[in-house]
Amino acid sequence: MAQEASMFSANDLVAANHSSLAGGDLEVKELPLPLDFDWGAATAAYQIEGGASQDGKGKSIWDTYTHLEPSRTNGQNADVACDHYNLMPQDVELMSSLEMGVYRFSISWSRIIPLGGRDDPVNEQGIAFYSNLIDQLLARNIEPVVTLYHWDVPQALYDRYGALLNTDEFRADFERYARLCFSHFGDRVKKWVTFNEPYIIAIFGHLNGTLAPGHCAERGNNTKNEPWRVGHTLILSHASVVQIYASEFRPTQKGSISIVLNGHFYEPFDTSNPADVEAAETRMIFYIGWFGDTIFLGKDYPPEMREYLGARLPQFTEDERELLRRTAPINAFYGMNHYSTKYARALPDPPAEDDWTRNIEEGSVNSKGEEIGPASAMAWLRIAPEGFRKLMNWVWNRYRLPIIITENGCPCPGEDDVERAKDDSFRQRYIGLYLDAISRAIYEDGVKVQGYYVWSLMDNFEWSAGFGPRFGVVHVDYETLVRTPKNSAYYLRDTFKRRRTVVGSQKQAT
Ligand code: PNW
Repeated sequence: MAQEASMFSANDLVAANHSSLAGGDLEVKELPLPLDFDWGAATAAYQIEGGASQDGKGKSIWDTYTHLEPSRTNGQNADVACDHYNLMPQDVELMSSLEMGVYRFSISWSRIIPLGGRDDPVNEQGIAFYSNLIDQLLARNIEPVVTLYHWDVPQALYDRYGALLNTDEFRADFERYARLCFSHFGDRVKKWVTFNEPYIIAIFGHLNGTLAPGHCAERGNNTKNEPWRVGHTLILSHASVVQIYASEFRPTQKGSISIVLNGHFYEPFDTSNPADVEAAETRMIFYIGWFGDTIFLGKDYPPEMREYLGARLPQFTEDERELLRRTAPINAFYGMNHYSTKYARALPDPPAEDDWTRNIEEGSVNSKGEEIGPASAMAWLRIAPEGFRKLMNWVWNRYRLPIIITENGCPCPGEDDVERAKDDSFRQRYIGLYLDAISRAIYEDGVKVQGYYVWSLMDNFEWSAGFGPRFGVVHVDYETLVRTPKNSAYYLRDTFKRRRTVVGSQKQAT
Protein backbone atom coordinates (compact mmCIF):
# COMPACT_ATOMS: atom_id res chain seq x y z
CA MET A 1 0.00 0.00 0.00
CA ALA A 2 1.04 3.63 -0.40
CA GLN A 3 3.92 4.62 1.86
CA GLU A 4 2.27 7.53 3.58
CA ALA A 5 2.09 6.00 7.03
CA SER A 6 5.72 6.80 7.68
CA MET A 7 5.43 10.46 6.66
CA PHE A 8 5.50 11.86 10.16
CA SER A 9 7.53 9.18 11.83
CA ALA A 10 10.86 9.94 13.49
CA ASN A 11 12.20 6.61 12.23
CA ASP A 12 12.04 8.16 8.84
CA LEU A 13 15.07 10.38 9.45
CA VAL A 14 17.74 9.59 6.87
CA ALA A 15 21.19 10.61 5.84
CA ALA A 16 21.19 11.70 2.21
CA ASN A 17 22.64 9.05 -0.04
CA HIS A 18 21.65 9.32 -3.65
CA SER A 19 23.31 7.48 -6.42
CA SER A 20 21.09 8.23 -9.36
CA LEU A 21 18.73 11.18 -9.64
CA ALA A 22 15.95 11.98 -12.08
CA GLY A 23 15.81 15.65 -11.05
CA GLY A 24 18.19 17.06 -13.65
CA ASP A 25 19.86 20.44 -13.19
CA LEU A 26 19.74 21.43 -9.53
CA GLU A 27 21.66 24.69 -9.57
CA VAL A 28 20.00 27.79 -8.12
CA LYS A 29 19.58 30.51 -10.78
CA GLU A 30 18.09 33.29 -8.60
CA LEU A 31 15.39 34.01 -11.17
CA PRO A 32 13.29 37.17 -10.76
CA LEU A 33 10.02 37.56 -8.90
CA PRO A 34 7.41 40.31 -9.14
CA LEU A 35 7.93 43.50 -7.15
CA ASP A 36 4.64 42.99 -5.33
CA PHE A 37 5.36 39.35 -4.45
CA ASP A 38 4.75 38.68 -0.71
CA TRP A 39 6.99 36.60 1.47
CA GLY A 40 7.02 35.52 5.07
CA ALA A 41 6.85 32.50 7.34
CA ALA A 42 4.23 30.07 8.64
CA THR A 43 3.60 28.25 11.92
CA ALA A 44 0.76 26.41 13.66
CA ALA A 45 -0.52 26.91 17.20
CA TYR A 46 0.08 23.46 18.66
CA GLN A 47 3.54 23.18 17.14
CA ILE A 48 4.96 26.36 18.71
CA GLU A 49 2.78 27.87 21.43
CA GLY A 50 3.23 25.70 24.50
CA GLY A 51 1.23 27.20 27.37
CA ALA A 52 -0.81 24.01 27.13
CA SER A 53 -3.08 24.82 30.05
CA GLN A 54 -2.11 28.41 30.71
CA ASP A 55 -4.67 31.21 31.21
CA GLY A 56 -7.71 28.98 30.85
CA LYS A 57 -6.84 27.13 27.64
CA GLY A 58 -8.84 23.91 27.15
CA LYS A 59 -7.42 20.68 25.83
CA SER A 60 -7.32 19.82 22.16
CA ILE A 61 -7.06 16.34 20.64
CA TRP A 62 -3.31 16.95 20.32
CA ASP A 63 -2.93 17.50 24.06
CA THR A 64 -4.51 14.10 24.49
CA TYR A 65 -2.66 12.37 21.68
CA THR A 66 0.79 13.47 22.83
CA HIS A 67 0.17 12.11 26.33
CA LEU A 68 -0.98 8.63 25.32
CA GLU A 69 0.83 5.64 26.83
CA PRO A 70 2.64 4.12 25.09
CA SER A 71 3.66 7.27 23.27
CA ARG A 72 2.74 7.68 19.64
CA THR A 73 4.74 10.89 19.30
CA ASN A 74 8.28 9.68 19.93
CA GLY A 75 7.89 10.17 23.69
CA GLN A 76 7.42 13.90 23.26
CA ASN A 77 4.66 16.49 23.63
CA ALA A 78 4.26 20.20 22.94
CA ASP A 79 3.22 21.32 26.45
CA VAL A 80 6.03 23.87 26.20
CA ALA A 81 7.31 23.53 22.60
CA CYS A 82 8.85 26.90 21.60
CA ASP A 83 6.90 28.64 24.41
CA HIS A 84 5.71 31.12 21.82
CA TYR A 85 2.70 31.84 24.03
CA ASN A 86 5.08 33.56 26.46
CA LEU A 87 7.81 34.68 24.06
CA MET A 88 5.57 36.09 21.34
CA PRO A 89 6.89 39.71 21.38
CA GLN A 90 10.42 38.42 20.84
CA ASP A 91 9.25 36.27 17.90
CA VAL A 92 7.52 39.21 16.22
CA GLU A 93 10.69 41.26 16.68
CA LEU A 94 12.67 38.45 15.08
CA MET A 95 10.39 38.36 12.02
CA SER A 96 10.73 42.09 11.72
CA SER A 97 14.53 41.91 11.86
CA LEU A 98 14.44 39.31 9.08
CA GLU A 99 12.27 41.71 7.03
CA MET A 100 9.38 39.29 6.64
CA GLY A 101 6.23 40.86 5.24
CA VAL A 102 3.73 38.16 6.19
CA TYR A 103 3.16 35.86 9.15
CA ARG A 104 0.78 32.91 8.75
CA PHE A 105 -0.23 31.45 12.12
CA SER A 106 -3.16 29.44 13.43
CA ILE A 107 -5.53 30.09 16.30
CA SER A 108 -5.92 27.41 18.92
CA TRP A 109 -9.70 26.90 19.09
CA SER A 110 -9.58 25.56 22.67
CA ARG A 111 -7.55 28.58 23.79
CA ILE A 112 -10.44 30.90 22.97
CA ILE A 113 -13.38 28.51 23.54
CA PRO A 114 -11.97 25.94 25.99
CA LEU A 115 -14.77 23.43 25.43
CA GLY A 116 -15.24 24.43 21.81
CA GLY A 117 -19.03 24.26 21.46
CA ARG A 118 -21.49 26.87 20.28
CA ASP A 119 -22.95 27.35 23.76
CA ASP A 120 -19.69 27.11 25.67
CA PRO A 121 -18.00 30.08 27.38
CA VAL A 122 -15.36 32.22 25.72
CA ASN A 123 -11.90 32.63 27.27
CA GLU A 124 -11.07 36.34 27.15
CA GLN A 125 -7.40 35.74 27.93
CA GLY A 126 -7.11 33.61 24.82
CA ILE A 127 -8.72 36.33 22.72
CA ALA A 128 -6.34 38.87 24.22
CA PHE A 129 -3.28 36.81 23.25
CA TYR A 130 -4.19 36.72 19.55
CA SER A 131 -5.37 40.29 19.53
CA ASN A 132 -2.05 41.39 20.96
CA LEU A 133 -0.11 39.26 18.47
CA ILE A 134 -2.02 40.86 15.58
CA ASP A 135 -1.37 44.36 16.91
CA GLN A 136 2.33 43.69 17.31
CA LEU A 137 2.58 42.32 13.77
CA LEU A 138 0.78 45.30 12.27
CA ALA A 139 2.97 47.70 14.21
CA ARG A 140 5.92 46.22 12.32
CA ASN A 141 4.18 46.12 8.95
CA ILE A 142 3.82 42.34 8.98
CA GLU A 143 0.57 41.10 7.48
CA PRO A 144 -1.24 38.51 9.62
CA VAL A 145 -2.65 35.55 7.68
CA VAL A 146 -4.79 33.49 10.01
CA THR A 147 -5.68 29.79 9.85
CA LEU A 148 -8.72 28.92 11.93
CA TYR A 149 -8.00 25.21 12.13
CA HIS A 150 -4.58 23.57 12.03
CA TRP A 151 -5.52 20.11 13.38
CA ASP A 152 -6.28 20.90 17.03
CA VAL A 153 -10.03 20.44 17.57
CA PRO A 154 -11.12 20.90 21.21
CA GLN A 155 -11.04 17.56 23.01
CA ALA A 156 -14.53 18.21 24.43
CA LEU A 157 -16.03 18.15 20.93
CA TYR A 158 -14.32 14.87 20.19
CA ASP A 159 -15.69 13.48 23.46
CA ARG A 160 -19.19 14.78 22.78
CA TYR A 161 -19.73 13.64 19.22
CA GLY A 162 -16.51 12.48 17.56
CA ALA A 163 -15.64 15.97 16.27
CA LEU A 164 -15.25 15.81 12.47
CA LEU A 165 -17.17 12.55 12.27
CA ASN A 166 -20.42 14.37 13.00
CA THR A 167 -20.95 16.78 10.12
CA ASP A 168 -23.91 18.78 11.48
CA GLU A 169 -22.61 19.21 15.02
CA PHE A 170 -19.08 20.09 13.94
CA ARG A 171 -20.30 22.51 11.34
CA ALA A 172 -22.47 24.41 13.81
CA ASP A 173 -19.67 24.63 16.37
CA PHE A 174 -17.12 25.66 13.75
CA GLU A 175 -19.46 28.41 12.51
CA ARG A 176 -19.67 29.89 15.98
CA TYR A 177 -15.90 29.69 16.46
CA ALA A 178 -15.29 31.37 13.09
CA ARG A 179 -17.79 34.16 13.85
CA LEU A 180 -16.03 34.79 17.14
CA CYS A 181 -12.68 35.11 15.31
CA PHE A 182 -14.05 37.36 12.57
CA SER A 183 -15.73 39.64 15.06
CA HIS A 184 -12.69 39.98 17.34
CA PHE A 185 -9.87 40.01 14.79
CA GLY A 186 -11.41 40.74 11.40
CA ASP A 187 -10.98 44.49 11.74
CA ARG A 188 -7.23 43.81 11.42
CA VAL A 189 -6.91 40.40 9.71
CA LYS A 190 -7.49 40.56 5.95
CA LYS A 191 -6.58 37.02 4.90
CA TRP A 192 -8.32 34.02 6.41
CA VAL A 193 -7.78 30.31 5.94
CA THR A 194 -10.49 27.98 7.27
CA PHE A 195 -8.67 24.61 7.32
CA ASN A 196 -5.09 23.51 6.92
CA GLU A 197 -4.75 20.43 4.70
CA PRO A 198 -8.11 18.62 4.77
CA TYR A 199 -6.53 15.60 3.07
CA ILE A 200 -4.14 15.09 5.98
CA ILE A 201 -6.90 15.54 8.57
CA ALA A 202 -9.01 12.88 6.83
CA ILE A 203 -6.35 10.31 5.87
CA PHE A 204 -3.68 10.65 8.55
CA GLY A 205 -6.16 11.29 11.34
CA HIS A 206 -8.82 8.77 10.33
CA LEU A 207 -7.22 6.08 8.17
CA ASN A 208 -3.59 5.37 8.90
CA GLY A 209 -3.84 6.93 12.36
CA THR A 210 -0.45 8.64 12.47
CA LEU A 211 -2.01 11.95 13.51
CA ALA A 212 -4.62 12.78 16.17
CA PRO A 213 -7.17 11.43 16.84
CA GLY A 214 -5.24 8.43 15.53
CA HIS A 215 -8.08 6.39 14.05
CA CYS A 216 -6.98 3.31 12.13
CA ALA A 217 -8.17 -0.19 11.31
CA GLU A 218 -5.90 -1.82 13.93
CA ARG A 219 -7.72 0.16 16.61
CA GLY A 220 -11.10 -0.93 15.33
CA ASN A 221 -12.12 2.23 13.49
CA ASN A 222 -14.11 2.13 10.27
CA THR A 223 -11.38 3.34 7.93
CA LYS A 224 -13.43 2.40 4.90
CA ASN A 225 -15.84 5.27 5.53
CA GLU A 226 -14.47 7.64 8.17
CA PRO A 227 -12.02 9.59 5.97
CA TRP A 228 -14.71 10.41 3.43
CA ARG A 229 -17.13 11.49 6.16
CA VAL A 230 -14.42 13.73 7.65
CA GLY A 231 -13.70 15.19 4.21
CA HIS A 232 -17.41 15.88 3.74
CA THR A 233 -17.55 17.68 7.10
CA LEU A 234 -14.54 19.82 6.20
CA ILE A 235 -15.93 20.80 2.79
CA LEU A 236 -19.35 21.80 4.14
CA SER A 237 -17.92 23.56 7.21
CA HIS A 238 -15.59 25.51 4.95
CA ALA A 239 -18.42 26.52 2.63
CA SER A 240 -20.65 27.61 5.53
CA VAL A 241 -17.93 29.78 7.00
CA VAL A 242 -17.10 31.32 3.61
CA GLN A 243 -20.80 32.17 3.29
CA ILE A 244 -20.86 33.69 6.78
CA TYR A 245 -17.75 35.75 6.12
CA ALA A 246 -19.04 37.04 2.79
CA SER A 247 -22.48 38.01 4.08
CA GLU A 248 -21.81 39.18 7.64
CA PHE A 249 -18.22 40.41 7.76
CA ARG A 250 -16.65 41.08 4.39
CA PRO A 251 -18.85 44.11 3.58
CA THR A 252 -17.23 46.04 6.43
CA GLN A 253 -13.96 44.17 6.98
CA LYS A 254 -13.06 43.82 3.30
CA GLY A 255 -10.78 40.82 3.68
CA SER A 256 -10.52 37.55 1.78
CA ILE A 257 -10.95 33.91 2.69
CA SER A 258 -10.05 30.48 1.34
CA ILE A 259 -8.57 27.12 2.34
CA VAL A 260 -5.09 25.56 2.24
CA LEU A 261 -4.68 22.29 0.33
CA ASN A 262 -1.49 20.27 0.34
CA GLY A 263 -0.35 17.84 -2.31
CA HIS A 264 2.66 16.28 -3.92
CA PHE A 265 3.11 16.35 -7.64
CA TYR A 266 3.08 12.84 -9.10
CA GLU A 267 5.20 11.55 -11.96
CA PRO A 268 4.56 8.11 -13.51
CA PHE A 269 6.68 5.30 -12.06
CA ASP A 270 7.24 4.02 -15.60
CA THR A 271 6.56 6.62 -18.30
CA SER A 272 6.23 3.91 -20.96
CA ASN A 273 3.39 2.23 -19.05
CA PRO A 274 0.02 3.94 -19.75
CA ALA A 275 -1.38 2.57 -16.48
CA ASP A 276 1.31 4.47 -14.54
CA VAL A 277 0.76 7.62 -16.59
CA GLU A 278 -2.92 7.46 -15.69
CA ALA A 279 -2.10 6.60 -12.07
CA ALA A 280 -0.11 9.82 -11.67
CA GLU A 281 -3.06 11.93 -12.81
CA THR A 282 -5.56 9.89 -10.78
CA ARG A 283 -3.49 10.28 -7.64
CA MET A 284 -3.65 14.08 -8.01
CA ILE A 285 -7.41 13.96 -8.51
CA PHE A 286 -7.91 11.82 -5.40
CA TYR A 287 -5.55 14.03 -3.38
CA ILE A 288 -6.34 17.56 -4.55
CA GLY A 289 -9.48 17.23 -6.70
CA TRP A 290 -11.33 15.72 -3.71
CA PHE A 291 -11.37 19.17 -2.07
CA GLY A 292 -10.53 21.48 -4.94
CA ASP A 293 -13.38 20.47 -7.26
CA THR A 294 -16.05 20.75 -4.58
CA ILE A 295 -14.73 23.93 -2.95
CA PHE A 296 -13.33 25.94 -5.87
CA LEU A 297 -15.50 24.68 -8.73
CA GLY A 298 -18.67 24.16 -6.69
CA LYS A 299 -19.06 20.71 -8.21
CA ASP A 300 -19.69 17.22 -6.90
CA TYR A 301 -16.69 15.03 -6.03
CA PRO A 302 -14.61 14.16 -9.13
CA PRO A 303 -16.31 11.44 -11.21
CA GLU A 304 -13.20 9.24 -10.85
CA MET A 305 -13.77 9.22 -7.09
CA ARG A 306 -17.53 8.60 -7.30
CA GLU A 307 -16.92 5.68 -9.60
CA TYR A 308 -14.26 4.02 -7.46
CA LEU A 309 -15.57 4.77 -3.96
CA GLY A 310 -19.29 4.29 -4.59
CA ALA A 311 -21.36 4.47 -1.41
CA ARG A 312 -18.26 5.16 0.71
CA LEU A 313 -18.39 8.75 -0.53
CA PRO A 314 -21.23 10.76 1.08
CA GLN A 315 -23.81 12.57 -1.08
CA PHE A 316 -24.49 16.30 -1.04
CA THR A 317 -28.13 17.33 -0.64
CA GLU A 318 -29.57 19.81 -3.13
CA ASP A 319 -29.16 22.62 -0.57
CA GLU A 320 -25.57 21.66 -0.02
CA ARG A 321 -24.87 21.62 -3.75
CA GLU A 322 -26.35 25.09 -3.93
CA LEU A 323 -24.15 26.25 -1.05
CA LEU A 324 -21.05 24.90 -2.82
CA ARG A 325 -22.02 26.59 -6.09
CA ARG A 326 -22.69 29.89 -4.38
CA THR A 327 -19.54 29.96 -2.27
CA ALA A 328 -17.03 28.59 -4.82
CA PRO A 329 -16.31 31.98 -6.46
CA ILE A 330 -15.88 33.69 -3.07
CA ASN A 331 -12.64 31.80 -2.40
CA ALA A 332 -10.06 34.44 -3.25
CA PHE A 333 -6.89 32.36 -3.58
CA TYR A 334 -5.57 28.82 -3.66
CA GLY A 335 -3.46 28.22 -0.55
CA MET A 336 -0.83 25.68 -1.58
CA ASN A 337 1.27 23.70 0.88
CA HIS A 338 3.86 21.84 -1.12
CA TYR A 339 7.02 19.97 -0.26
CA SER A 340 7.94 17.28 -2.77
CA THR A 341 7.24 15.06 -5.78
CA LYS A 342 6.62 11.32 -5.91
CA TYR A 343 6.29 8.54 -8.41
CA ALA A 344 2.87 6.89 -8.82
CA ARG A 345 2.54 3.26 -9.82
CA ALA A 346 -0.65 1.38 -10.72
CA LEU A 347 -0.71 -1.79 -8.63
CA PRO A 348 -1.79 -5.07 -10.21
CA ASP A 349 -2.92 -6.76 -6.96
CA PRO A 350 -6.44 -6.31 -5.63
CA PRO A 351 -6.59 -3.29 -3.27
CA ALA A 352 -7.20 -3.34 0.47
CA GLU A 353 -10.80 -2.90 1.55
CA ASP A 354 -10.16 0.62 2.82
CA ASP A 355 -7.98 1.66 -0.16
CA TRP A 356 -8.15 5.42 -0.70
CA THR A 357 -5.91 5.76 -3.74
CA ARG A 358 -7.55 3.67 -6.47
CA ASN A 359 -4.84 1.16 -5.84
CA ILE A 360 -1.86 3.35 -6.54
CA GLU A 361 1.45 3.06 -4.78
CA GLU A 362 3.72 6.04 -4.30
CA GLY A 363 7.45 6.18 -3.82
CA SER A 364 10.63 8.13 -4.44
CA VAL A 365 12.29 5.80 -6.94
CA ASN A 366 11.11 5.12 -10.51
CA SER A 367 11.21 1.99 -12.69
CA LYS A 368 14.74 2.84 -13.82
CA GLY A 369 15.94 2.99 -10.22
CA GLU A 370 16.30 6.80 -10.32
CA GLU A 371 15.45 8.83 -7.21
CA ILE A 372 13.14 11.81 -7.67
CA GLY A 373 15.71 14.06 -5.99
CA PRO A 374 18.15 14.39 -3.06
CA ALA A 375 16.58 13.40 0.27
CA SER A 376 16.17 15.90 3.10
CA ALA A 377 16.28 14.69 6.70
CA MET A 378 12.95 12.96 5.98
CA ALA A 379 12.92 10.23 3.33
CA TRP A 380 9.69 11.39 1.66
CA LEU A 381 10.80 14.99 1.31
CA ARG A 382 13.19 15.35 -1.64
CA ILE A 383 14.39 18.30 -3.69
CA ALA A 384 12.24 18.22 -6.83
CA PRO A 385 11.54 21.78 -8.05
CA GLU A 386 10.36 20.74 -11.50
CA GLY A 387 7.45 18.82 -9.96
CA PHE A 388 6.57 21.97 -7.98
CA ARG A 389 6.42 23.97 -11.19
CA LYS A 390 4.21 21.32 -12.79
CA LEU A 391 1.92 21.29 -9.76
CA MET A 392 1.43 25.08 -9.92
CA ASN A 393 0.49 24.65 -13.57
CA TRP A 394 -1.87 21.76 -12.78
CA VAL A 395 -3.65 23.76 -10.08
CA TRP A 396 -3.82 26.93 -12.19
CA ASN A 397 -5.24 25.08 -15.18
CA ARG A 398 -7.88 23.36 -13.08
CA TYR A 399 -8.95 26.20 -10.75
CA ARG A 400 -7.72 29.49 -12.28
CA LEU A 401 -7.15 31.02 -8.86
CA PRO A 402 -4.13 33.07 -7.81
CA ILE A 403 -1.87 30.75 -5.84
CA ILE A 404 -0.21 31.57 -2.54
CA ILE A 405 2.48 29.14 -1.39
CA THR A 406 1.30 28.92 2.21
CA GLU A 407 3.98 26.37 3.21
CA ASN A 408 7.24 25.14 1.70
CA GLY A 409 10.49 24.07 3.34
CA CYS A 410 12.51 21.11 4.56
CA PRO A 411 14.62 19.66 7.39
CA CYS A 412 18.32 19.27 6.48
CA PRO A 413 20.26 16.02 6.78
CA GLY A 414 22.44 16.10 9.91
CA GLU A 415 20.64 19.07 11.40
CA ASP A 416 20.51 17.73 14.96
CA ASP A 417 24.08 19.04 15.35
CA VAL A 418 23.66 22.69 16.46
CA GLU A 419 26.73 24.04 14.74
CA ARG A 420 25.83 22.44 11.44
CA ALA A 421 22.24 23.56 11.92
CA LYS A 422 23.07 27.21 11.40
CA ASP A 423 24.96 26.54 8.22
CA ASP A 424 21.96 25.03 6.44
CA SER A 425 23.15 25.04 2.84
CA PHE A 426 20.83 22.12 1.97
CA ARG A 427 17.80 24.24 2.93
CA GLN A 428 19.10 27.33 1.11
CA ARG A 429 19.49 25.31 -2.06
CA TYR A 430 16.02 23.78 -1.65
CA ILE A 431 14.44 27.20 -1.14
CA GLY A 432 16.48 28.79 -3.94
CA LEU A 433 15.39 26.13 -6.42
CA TYR A 434 11.74 26.25 -5.37
CA LEU A 435 11.75 30.05 -5.78
CA ASP A 436 13.24 29.57 -9.26
CA ALA A 437 10.34 27.20 -10.02
CA ILE A 438 7.88 29.92 -8.95
CA SER A 439 9.61 32.43 -11.23
CA ARG A 440 9.37 30.03 -14.16
CA ALA A 441 5.71 29.30 -13.43
CA ILE A 442 4.97 33.03 -13.41
CA TYR A 443 7.05 34.29 -16.32
CA GLU A 444 7.31 31.27 -18.60
CA ASP A 445 3.98 29.53 -17.93
CA GLY A 446 1.67 32.46 -17.08
CA VAL A 447 0.58 31.10 -13.69
CA LYS A 448 -0.46 33.67 -11.08
CA VAL A 449 1.53 33.17 -7.88
CA GLN A 450 1.26 35.90 -5.26
CA GLY A 451 3.37 34.88 -2.30
CA TYR A 452 5.66 32.45 -0.52
CA TYR A 453 5.53 31.56 3.18
CA VAL A 454 8.40 29.37 4.31
CA TRP A 455 7.65 26.45 6.64
CA SER A 456 8.63 27.25 9.21
CA LEU A 457 9.58 30.41 11.07
CA MET A 458 11.35 28.31 13.69
CA ASP A 459 12.06 24.68 14.60
CA ASN A 460 8.99 23.20 16.25
CA PHE A 461 7.00 20.13 17.25
CA GLU A 462 6.72 18.03 14.09
CA TRP A 463 3.62 16.07 15.15
CA SER A 464 4.24 12.32 15.45
CA ALA A 465 7.93 12.82 14.74
CA GLY A 466 8.27 15.03 17.83
CA PHE A 467 11.16 17.48 17.93
CA GLY A 468 13.39 15.37 15.64
CA PRO A 469 12.99 16.98 12.23
CA ARG A 470 13.81 20.71 12.23
CA PHE A 471 11.94 22.73 9.60
CA GLY A 472 12.77 26.21 10.96
CA VAL A 473 14.75 28.95 9.28
CA VAL A 474 15.43 29.91 12.89
CA HIS A 475 17.04 27.35 15.20
CA VAL A 476 15.39 26.73 18.57
CA ASP A 477 17.34 25.29 21.49
CA TYR A 478 14.60 23.37 23.29
CA GLU A 479 16.50 23.50 26.61
CA THR A 480 17.07 27.24 26.76
CA LEU A 481 14.42 28.29 24.20
CA VAL A 482 17.02 30.53 22.58
CA ARG A 483 16.25 31.37 18.95
CA THR A 484 19.12 31.71 16.46
CA PRO A 485 18.54 32.50 12.79
CA LYS A 486 20.06 29.95 10.43
CA ASN A 487 21.75 31.12 7.26
CA SER A 488 18.59 30.34 5.29
CA ALA A 489 16.78 33.09 7.20
CA TYR A 490 19.31 35.61 5.89
CA TYR A 491 19.27 33.96 2.49
CA LEU A 492 15.51 34.50 2.30
CA ARG A 493 15.82 38.15 3.31
CA ASP A 494 18.55 38.78 0.73
CA THR A 495 17.23 36.68 -2.15
CA PHE A 496 13.89 38.46 -2.09
CA LYS A 497 15.72 41.79 -2.22
CA ARG A 498 17.69 40.64 -5.26
CA ARG A 499 14.87 38.86 -7.03
CA ARG A 500 12.19 41.49 -6.49
CA THR A 501 14.11 44.49 -7.74
CA VAL A 502 14.79 43.02 -11.17
CA VAL A 503 11.39 43.20 -12.85
CA GLY A 504 8.04 44.94 -12.60
CA SER A 505 4.95 43.55 -10.96
CA GLN A 506 3.21 40.42 -12.15
CA LYS A 507 0.20 42.43 -13.23
CA GLN A 508 2.32 44.28 -15.76
CA ALA A 509 4.33 41.23 -16.72
CA THR A 510 1.49 38.87 -17.64
C1 PNW B 1 2.44 20.14 6.83
N1 PNW B 1 2.75 15.38 2.69
O1 PNW B 1 2.16 18.80 6.90
C2 PNW B 1 1.76 20.79 8.01
O2 PNW B 1 0.85 21.78 7.63
C3 PNW B 1 2.70 21.28 9.05
O3 PNW B 1 2.03 21.42 10.25
C4 PNW B 1 3.91 20.37 9.14
O4 PNW B 1 4.74 20.66 10.21
C5 PNW B 1 4.65 20.50 7.84
O5 PNW B 1 3.81 20.30 6.73
C6 PNW B 1 5.88 19.61 7.71
O6 PNW B 1 5.54 18.26 7.74
C7 PNW B 1 2.38 17.97 5.82
O7 PNW B 1 1.95 14.47 2.58
C8 PNW B 1 1.47 17.00 5.62
O8 PNW B 1 3.62 15.56 1.86
C9 PNW B 1 1.59 16.14 4.58
C10 PNW B 1 2.63 16.25 3.73
C11 PNW B 1 3.56 17.22 3.92
C12 PNW B 1 3.45 18.08 4.99
